[in-house]
Amino acid sequence: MNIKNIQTTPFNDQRPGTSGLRKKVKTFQQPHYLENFVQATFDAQPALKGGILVLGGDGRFYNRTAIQIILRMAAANGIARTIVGQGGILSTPAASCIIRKYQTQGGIILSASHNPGGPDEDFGIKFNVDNGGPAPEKVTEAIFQRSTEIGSYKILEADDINLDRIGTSALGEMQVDVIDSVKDYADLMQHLFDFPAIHHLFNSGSFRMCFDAMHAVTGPYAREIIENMLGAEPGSVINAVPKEDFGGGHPDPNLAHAQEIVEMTHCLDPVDFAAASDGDGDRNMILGKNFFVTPSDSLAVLAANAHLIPAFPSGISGIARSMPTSQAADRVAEMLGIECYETPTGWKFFGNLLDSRKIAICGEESFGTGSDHVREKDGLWAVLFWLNLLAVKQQPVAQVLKSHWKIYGRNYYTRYDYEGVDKDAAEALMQHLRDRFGALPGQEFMGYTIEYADDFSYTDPIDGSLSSRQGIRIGFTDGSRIVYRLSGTGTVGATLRVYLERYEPDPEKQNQETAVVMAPLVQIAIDLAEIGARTGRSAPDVIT
Ligand code: VG1
Ligand code: CO
Repeated sequence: MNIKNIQTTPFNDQRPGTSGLRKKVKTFQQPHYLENFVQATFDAQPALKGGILVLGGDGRFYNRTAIQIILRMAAANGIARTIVGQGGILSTPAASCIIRKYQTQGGIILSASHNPGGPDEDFGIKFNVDNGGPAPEKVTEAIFQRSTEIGSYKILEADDINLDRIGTSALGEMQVDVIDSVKDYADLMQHLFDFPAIHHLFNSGSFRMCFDAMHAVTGPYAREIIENMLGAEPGSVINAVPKEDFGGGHPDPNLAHAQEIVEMTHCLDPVDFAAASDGDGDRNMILGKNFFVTPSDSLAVLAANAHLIPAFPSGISGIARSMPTSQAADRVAEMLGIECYETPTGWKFFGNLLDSRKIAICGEESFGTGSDHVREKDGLWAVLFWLNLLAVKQQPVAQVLKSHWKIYGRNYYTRYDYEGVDKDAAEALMQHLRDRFGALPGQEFMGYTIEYADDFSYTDPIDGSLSSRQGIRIGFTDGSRIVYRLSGTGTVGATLRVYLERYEPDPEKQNQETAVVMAPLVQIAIDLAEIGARTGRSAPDVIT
């Protein structure tokens, strides 16, 4: 066995963001860049030595190369066994499922999620701990610290492993198992949902659906589960073959980027249900006939109806939502008499709450929903949950939402993203808002009176860790909110996200255009933060 000890020097930009380390492919291709981060991860996680590692990614450009490097480094670092998805493919929720099922010491997921892929686009790497979830901040911080002092890394000299053939082989003293990427995940889904009922929905009437895998990782999963196991009409899953560049598109399931299915729900003969997932399979967008379900509403509806699916026969223990997510879920929790936790943005903050069973369902406004079945958000899980509900309720998607709003009220919601903004200007904008905190409460703008203004901080109720500066909240006396955050997943400049919500309890006023309802709050948000003057932008890049 030929283990090399390669000398290296630290890079100063390897601090993981909201979800791992995301950079341009070109950055990762620099000599030692990927290797440094992987060695820092192994060094910070001594339990991996002699243990099992799960490895896979969303299939984007550089996925296969990175996997071969990581395998050789894992072998050199004394990992006993690595489980790899066939072809290097594992969706993020499938990786989480496999870490848990085989009780491994963790996993490495290669993905930049919804960011475009290709030689000039983005790549990413993330470490998940042994509960299957993204590493908590104390672990990512330890990895980062190690990356700043690293002087060498270990790598085995060996040939590439054949990633396409399922089976077991050896790499030095490490066992490599190339496994079916889909099977374990599909088995889990079958236990959570009423597959016969969904099968019946597809085969007993006129119900038609379309799932857009956006040329990303979910294709093989959706084909197997939706078409083969549940019997949806062949062709119900589109763009199902993962491509290294996602077909040149932006694998982001929202109204701006998943236009193919938006049209299929708005045409002359619309499908009853449509959904899409992102690059790594953890996000979802849900559409009905001429109808868009906001992710915040989706979370609330799933929570309110959880007792209708086999996974939650006696309901759920609690709910959590990220801070910018609308308060629709809070209203459900209140009525169910359960707790609703408000966490910072990023799935890693749900881990402790799920592990301690304080919550069973959680979600984010950024098209992420999930439960205690894994420790990642799960796009296909949300789609199957919706299908199970539709099979039980026998109602169109729009009707499900309208009935929900009647009971709980409607939280109109919109998000504005300003991408690629100058970093210093974005920081200054946030500071300008912070400087005004004291003066804002009590002030009135366009009929809205500010009740509070603060910078969100969170103390984890389980381990007591404190995360501060997690986004600026401006709350109004009628329950409306404006939230400002800088993204932690971008690779160019800064992305300013502005999240807005307004509560409407009156059923007579629950069917208005979101853009019309939100217009005054949007104007207040722009004015308060001086967005135009400070960023030079007269309009956002994306509205969701
Ligand atoms: C974004 C979303 C956040 C999500 C994160 C990872 O982060 O806002 O809710 O958890 O992406 O999702 P940010 O810091 O850019 O706002 V994914 O699908 O990229 O793993
Ligand atoms: Co994702």
